Amino acid sequence: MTTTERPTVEVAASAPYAGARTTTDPALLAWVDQMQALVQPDAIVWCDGSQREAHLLTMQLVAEGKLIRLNPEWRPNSFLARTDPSDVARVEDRTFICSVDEGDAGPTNNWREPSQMRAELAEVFEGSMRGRTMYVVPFSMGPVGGPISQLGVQLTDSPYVVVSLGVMTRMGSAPLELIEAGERWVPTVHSVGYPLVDAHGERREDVAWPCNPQKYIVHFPESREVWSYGSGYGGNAILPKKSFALRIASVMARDEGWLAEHMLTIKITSPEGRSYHIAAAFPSACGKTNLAMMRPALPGWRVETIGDDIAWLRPGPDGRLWAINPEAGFFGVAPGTGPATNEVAVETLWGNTIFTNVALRHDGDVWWEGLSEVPPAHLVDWRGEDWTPDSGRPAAHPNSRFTVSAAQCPTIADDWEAAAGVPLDAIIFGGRRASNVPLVVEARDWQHGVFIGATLSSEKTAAAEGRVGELRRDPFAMLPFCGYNMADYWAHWLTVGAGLGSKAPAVFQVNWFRQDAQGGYLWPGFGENARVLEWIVRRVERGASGYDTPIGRMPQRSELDLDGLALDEEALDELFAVDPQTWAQECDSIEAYFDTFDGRVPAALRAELDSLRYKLARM
Ligand code: GTP
Ligand code: SPV
Ligand code: MN
Repeated sequence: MTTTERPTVEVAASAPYAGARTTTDPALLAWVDQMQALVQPDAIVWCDGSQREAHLLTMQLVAEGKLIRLNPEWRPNSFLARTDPSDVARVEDRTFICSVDEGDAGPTNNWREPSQMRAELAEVFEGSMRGRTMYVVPFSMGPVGGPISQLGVQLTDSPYVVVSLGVMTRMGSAPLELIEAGERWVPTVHSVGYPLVDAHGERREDVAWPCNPQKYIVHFPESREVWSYGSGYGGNAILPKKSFALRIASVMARDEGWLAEHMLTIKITSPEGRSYHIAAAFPSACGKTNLAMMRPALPGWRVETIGDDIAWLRPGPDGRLWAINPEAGFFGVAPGTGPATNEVAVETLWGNTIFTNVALRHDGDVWWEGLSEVPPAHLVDWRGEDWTPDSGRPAAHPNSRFTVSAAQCPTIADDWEAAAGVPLDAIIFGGRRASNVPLVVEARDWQHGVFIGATLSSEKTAAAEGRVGELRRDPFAMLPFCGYNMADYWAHWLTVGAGLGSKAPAVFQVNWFRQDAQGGYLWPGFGENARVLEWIVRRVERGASGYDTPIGRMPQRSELDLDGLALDEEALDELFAVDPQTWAQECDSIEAYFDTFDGRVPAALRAELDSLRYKLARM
C-alpha cells in the first residue's frame, strides 16, 4: 500500500469533529503510526486550522463542560476554562533536558539520561490516549514559509490545546504543505495522561480538566523532540511555545548562529517620527506583555506591538540583528491587567478569547484582580466556588491567563508579520528587584551587556510552581527555557555579538520594581515606563550622554523627562542609588554562581566581574 492509499481517518462515534485528510509525507506518517501504536487513541484527527474546525472543537468543549461560554453580549465568542487546582502553572522541577552528555544540559536544567528517560516515557505514554482522540496539529512558528520560521507537529489528546494552538501558532494545512514539500520539522507529543479506558477495557467518566499528578515535560535537544505528559496548562502543553520556540530552538540557534529568546519586541516612534525596534527579556510575569502593549505617558511617543513573549533573532545580510515573533497570539497574565495599567490588552480581549482560571461574573462576563479597582460584590472564583470581596483569597488565580490572537491587538505593528523580521536597535534586560538594581542603566558594550544578561536575577512569580517572591538568578530571563548549558549559551551570545560588531544593538537593563522601605514601588511603571524608553532611544540616537558608573551608564537627571510625575527627590535618588557595599555582595554572589558552571563560564564574563569589582572598590 502506498502512503496515499492508506485509510485516512478512523472516526470514533463519540468524536463530533473529525478532520478529513492525512498526509503524503512518509516520515510524518511513520511517526504518527508509531505514536498511535504507543498511545492507542480511539481516533485520529488531522487538523486543518480552519475556523470551522476551531468552532466545532469549541462547541464540543462546551458540550462536554470543559469550557464555559461567556455572555456574548459582553464577550462574544469567548470562553472560560477552569483547570484542575493542581495544574495551574509550569512545573520546572518536572521539566527535563535529556542531552546525551549531562554537561550539555548544565547545572540550571534537570538532566536525565536519554535512553532511561525514553524507557520511562514509553511506560507512561503506553495507552495514555485510550478512549480519546489524538489530534495531529502541524504548525509554523513565524510566518508560514518565512526565512526565520520553523515547522513542527504536535500530537495531543486535548481539544483545549488544539484550540489554543490555533490562536498561538499558524497551524493546519499551510504548514503541512511545507512539511510535505520536504522542509525540516520538529515532532512534539502531548498527552494529559488521563485515558478513559484502562488496559482491561474498563471505561471511566471524563472530567472537566483531565490531567495526571505525575508530570513530564521532556526535551531531547540532539534529536529535537518534545514529550509532554500529565498537564493541560499552556506552558506545559502548548508545545510550540516554551518547549519548541525556546528550549529546542535555543539549541538549533546555537548550532546555526542565531538566538531564541524570552523577549517581547516593539516598534517605538519618537515625536520626530523616527522609528526604532527594541526587544526586551524579562522573566515570567515581569512585564513583557505590558511593555509590548504600552500606551506611552509621554505625548508624541508611540509604541506598537510585534511580540510579547518570544523573539527569534538572526544576523541579517546587512550585518544587523533581525527579530521575528514566532507566535501568532498572546498567552498573557490576567491579574494586574486593567484600564489603568494595560488598556491595550483590555481592548484586545473584547472577544474571541479563551480565559483560563479567571473569575466568572453573574452576568456571564469575566473578572480578575486589577481589571477594575472595585471588585464585583459577588463572583464565582477560579475554582468554581462562591466568592465575595471578603473571602480572603483571590478570585482569579495569580497565574490566570488569556489566549487571544495577536492580530486583534489595536497596537499591533504593520510589520509584525514581516517574514524577514525587523532590525533591532536596542535590547533590554529586566527583572523584579526590590533593591540594588537601578531604574535604567546602559551596558558599555555588547560584552558588558552579556554580563548583565547572564547575571540577571528576579523575584519568583506565580508563572511557575514554587515559592513566590524568592530572589533567584534568571539569566537572560531564560532560566526555565534554555535547552542547553547556560554558560555555553552565554558564550554563544558573545560569538553572535562578535559577528555583529559595531552593528550590534545597544544593551540596557531596567528595573520597574524597586521598592521603598514600606515595600511600595518607587516607580509608577506601566505607561510611565515610556520616560525610560525615551532615554534609551536618545542614547541610540546619541542625543543623550548619561554618565558612567561602575555598573554602566545612567541618565543625567536633566535627560529624564519627569514632567507631571509625583516623584520626590528622595525616591529618585533611591531609584538610581548604586551602593558599593551591596554591589560588592552582589559580586560575591555572582562569583559563587559562576563557580557552579564547572569552568564553562566564558573568560570574558569573568573579566567583566573583575572589572566591576575594581570599579566598585574605587567608588
Ligand atoms: P509571562 O507571560 O509570564 O512571560 O509574563 P510577562 O513578562 O509578559 O508579564 P506581564 O506583562 O503579563 O506582567 C506580569 C505582572 O506584572 C502583571 O500583573 C502586571 O500588571 C505587572 N506589571 C507589568 N509591568 C509593570 C510595571 O511597570 N510596574 C509594576 N509595578 N507592575 C507591572
Ligand atoms: C511564562 O511563564 O513565561 C509564560 C507563560 O509566558 S507559559 O506559556 O505558561 O510558560
Ligand atoms: Mn513567558
